[in-house]
Amino acid sequence: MTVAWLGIGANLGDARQTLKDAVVCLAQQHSLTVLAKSSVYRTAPIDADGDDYFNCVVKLDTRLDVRDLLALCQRVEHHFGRERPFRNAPRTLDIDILLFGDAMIDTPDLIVPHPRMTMRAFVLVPAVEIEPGLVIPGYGPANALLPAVADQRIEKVKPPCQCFGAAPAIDGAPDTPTPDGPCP
Ligand code: A4P
Ligand code: MG
Repeated sequence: MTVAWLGIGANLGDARQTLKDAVVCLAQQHSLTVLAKSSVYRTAPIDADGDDYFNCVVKLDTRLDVRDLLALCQRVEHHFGRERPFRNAPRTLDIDILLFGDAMIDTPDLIVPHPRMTMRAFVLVPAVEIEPGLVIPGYGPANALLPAVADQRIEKVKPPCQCFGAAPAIDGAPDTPTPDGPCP
């Protein structure tokens, strides 16, 4: 089993709802266990145009190898209508592998740790929320990178999810199911 971290973003359609549905979809996968989910943040687009993004970070435990995890992320993106008309185009859903244990991978189709995660408040802030002492292999403590991204607009829009971790859900209401059939 490997502890992995995913960065999830969306800025097209009902982005905030899609983010929530995507986390539910991931949590339904037998091949992984969601350990923690950050708050949802509204963030200014970085190196991209379009509407504000909604972003969150998920920490999970998985028996998948890293390439199967990437394939799963891409299937979930596709399920939620992801299209790729051009680089950094607005998207219904983006799921990036941020960390995969202490692996350091540099191949044409997969780079881990994600090469831009250290420069982005929309990744660092939610990751440090989940784990203040997080260390990024090859880079060091994540919280030491926060001052350099302090000029990037990021605003918490939803309190931490109670579905994962110690505290039980308050109202017991089920999450909204995905609209177009079961998760992949
Ligand atoms: N790939 C390589 N490494 C990875 C990895 N660690 N995780 C490859 C996932 N994929 C990885 O990805 C393009 C290719 O990257 C894949 O085929 C895979 O083999 P993609 O999902 O099609 O495109 P992408 O995610 O847009 O590409 P990229 O380069 O990761 O974009 P970024 O750098 O993540 O930027 N601003 C805000 N506020 N919030 C955002 O979420 N996102 C981006 C995307 C730009 N600005 C943003 C946000
Ligand atoms: Mg991506």
